[in-house]
Amino acid sequence: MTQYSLILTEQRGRVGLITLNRPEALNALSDTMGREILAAARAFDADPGVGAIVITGSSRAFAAGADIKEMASKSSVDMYLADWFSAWDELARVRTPLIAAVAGHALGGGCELAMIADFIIAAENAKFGQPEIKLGVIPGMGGSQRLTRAIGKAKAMEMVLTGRVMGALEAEAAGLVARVVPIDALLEEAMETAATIASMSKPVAMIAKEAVNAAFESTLAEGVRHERRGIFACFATEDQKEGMAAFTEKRPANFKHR
Ligand code: CO8
Repeated sequence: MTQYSLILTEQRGRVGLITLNRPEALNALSDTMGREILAAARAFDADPGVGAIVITGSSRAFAAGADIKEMASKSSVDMYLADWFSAWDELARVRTPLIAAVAGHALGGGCELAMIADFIIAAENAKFGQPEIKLGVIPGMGGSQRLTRAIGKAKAMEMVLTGRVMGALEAEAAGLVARVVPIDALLEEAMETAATIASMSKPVAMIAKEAVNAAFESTLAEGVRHERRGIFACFATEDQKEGMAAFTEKRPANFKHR
């Protein structure tokens, strides 16, 4: 497996695990770290032996934001020419289901990275926020859009305009996270959930992910058409035949693509 400098990767069964590993900076997301996360996620995405990916940090910080020290002296033109943060747009295009297991600080780019994942499982100590305004900037990795879609205008606007941080339980009630678990159980719960997803047909899970994401990109009618094309595509897979045959024969499905 490729060696990275700021992240750790491993594969457990059919689940790929990416652990942010820059503890001295609370996993601040430098340019190098972004590129490493993207490379690792793409490698897992391309591997038919991986059916789901988990991304996590430490118990103290999932990630405390984009790297402020690295960004501080950049000019607008530097950022424009380097297409700063474009790696995160690419990460959103990874088709394998991606779960963020979040403990501690998920601030700024850290909150935005968690929201790029398909869903978030949070530890009780997780803290979500978009404090960029306190630095004289605004979110730059999709936070103003994904947070608003996740929790609605009132809460998103309050958080983006004041920098207020939201605890795990409020985040769950607001719909930002799928589930809150005790910190000691976080990784195990996320890995188990990922293993459940990875036990399904990978192409069908990809089609399902694409269908849900279409809800954020389209009108209701277009989204439903997208879903319909997706389910018709499922009927072209051996796994649909196997899944339905297994149901009829009262046995577990043995999907080919998992
Ligand atoms: N970037 C760089 N270094 C950081 C970051 C960060 N985002 N966060 C923490 N660190 C470093 C600290 O500087 C410190 O390093 P050192 O010991 O060398 O001084 C180390 O991590 C530990 O941090 P603290 O001592 O501050 O730890 P505390 O427990 O006291 O506080 C906090 C933890 C509350 C998380 C605090 O570190 C903090 O407020 N961090 C910054 C949070 C933040 O503002 N995040 C948003 C960053 S901006 C962003 O993500 C998007 C910008 C969009 C730009 C658009 C461009 C296109």
